[in-house]
Amino acid sequence: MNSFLGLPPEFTAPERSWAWVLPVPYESTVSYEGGTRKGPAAIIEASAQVELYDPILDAEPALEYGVHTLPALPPNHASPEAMVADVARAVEACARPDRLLVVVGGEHTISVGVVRGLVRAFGGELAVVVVDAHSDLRDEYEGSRYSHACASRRMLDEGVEVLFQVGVRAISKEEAAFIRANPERLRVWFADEVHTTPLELLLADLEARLAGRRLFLSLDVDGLDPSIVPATGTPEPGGLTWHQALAIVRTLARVAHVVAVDCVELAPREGLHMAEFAAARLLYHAMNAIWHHRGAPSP
Ligand SMILES: [Mn+2]
Repeated sequence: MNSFLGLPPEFTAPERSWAWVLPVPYESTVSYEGGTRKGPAAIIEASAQVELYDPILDAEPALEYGVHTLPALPPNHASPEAMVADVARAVEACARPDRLLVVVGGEHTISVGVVRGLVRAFGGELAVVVVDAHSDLRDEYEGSRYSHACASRRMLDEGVEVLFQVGVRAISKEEAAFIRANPERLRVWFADEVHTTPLELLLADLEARLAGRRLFLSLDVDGLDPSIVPATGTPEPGGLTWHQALAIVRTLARVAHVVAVDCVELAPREGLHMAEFAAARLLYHAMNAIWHHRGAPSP
């Protein structure tokens, strides 16, 4: 696998890199259109075209913090549970308070393994923000409790204290009832609300609920509008705009202690390479904002 952002070797050595990228080309439980196993390679390839200069920071941050790209985690097709366990082991092995882990999927199921690995590495007290068109709160889907359609429900089972979802616009009756029944652990900003409420109110709510918390940010690309990322397994109209997504990411970077980010559900399509480029660009923006608010890399 190429290096994220196409950085030359002097900026990618593991010991000097603050950001570690873990590709997880796993796809098993997708329910509509497939292809997420090709997501990591497409995003990493597209990332080489991302401009390193960040106009907000007036710097080329990646050259300062360093980005190490790990070998892809081999898919485990024994079962989704087995894959989640593999992801958890890999994440636990790389997670550190002074490092940012960036997991590139793959289907959303892998995020459950990220949560488990982070809880093991840091000992709980984890908040999660999921940008997603789907609330993924079903207890079971098509016979599997580890379907990508159950990802957020399983993250709660792993002990996540607060789960904050943004951009949701497709849920089942069962999921709506689950949301109403769990107001203390679950906060859902539906896409409708995001589009009809001043953005400042959403950002203030993020800050109020997540300030100072250890945080995992899970970016399901279908949370964005399909005009930005058309290449995804289960697209839904009416998603977040590019600038709403950036504002959310910047707010989280400022108020919380973000220890990991993932980007899942990209399914590359011929002729729609704007999708993987947008994913790579969003990840780099998140990395820069998080780095800016966390200060210098580890010694
Ligand atoms: Mn989704």
